[in-house]
Amino acid sequence: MLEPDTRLIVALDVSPDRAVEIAETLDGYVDGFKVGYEVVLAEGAAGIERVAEVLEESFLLVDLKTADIPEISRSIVERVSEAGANAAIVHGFVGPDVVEECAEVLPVFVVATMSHPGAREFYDRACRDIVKACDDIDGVVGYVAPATRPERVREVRKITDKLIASPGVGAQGAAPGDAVRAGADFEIVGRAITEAHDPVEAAKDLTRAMRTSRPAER
Ligand code: NUP
Repeated sequence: MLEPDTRLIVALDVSPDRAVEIAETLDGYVDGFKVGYEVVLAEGAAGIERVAEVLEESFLLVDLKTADIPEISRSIVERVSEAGANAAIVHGFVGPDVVEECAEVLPVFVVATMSHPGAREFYDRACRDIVKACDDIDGVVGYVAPATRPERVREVRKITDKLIASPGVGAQGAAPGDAVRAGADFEIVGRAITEAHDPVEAAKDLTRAMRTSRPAER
């Protein structure tokens, strides 16, 4: 289900109606879709359900960057799971106890560090330790590491054989394929697709660019 093929995950940070429309059109053309607060704050768990219902081939990753105490984090991921998500994104900096609780419920991608410039201040320093602390947890299927800083993707890849999903392509400045070349399995792309004149063409162009990227040796 979470196997990389096109290597593209589309971030649907749009209204639930638009998310459903794009998901329906691109189902099967991309490996997965990601929904987060835009959809959930508009319609609650029903927004996740609506996107999950139209997907037949691609997976659905829910990105609430869960970062609460273990019990609350678990119940958030339980709701996300009931709504039809195939995997959830959980922050790594909160510690392995939180990650473990969540990963008992649903496959989890752990944020190792983030793609924005400010992540250099604090998050980058914890990146290696987060991956080391989470890598033996059953149910942790992968990590989120930034396409904007491929050296961080390489750092994570050195420590783990699990999946790496990298946001930051397009709107945040990374070029398509950079993260895959550094060892990522997926690139997460939002605005470069959702704000394109023709999202289907934009997604297809990106998958082509990613296919020609040589995956790093594992
Ligand atoms: O470090 C991260 N950076 C990031 O942009 C971790 C994330 N989960 N994301 C998400 O990826 C962000 O919330 C958004 O949904 C997507 C990137 O969107 P865009 O910059 O391609 O529009």
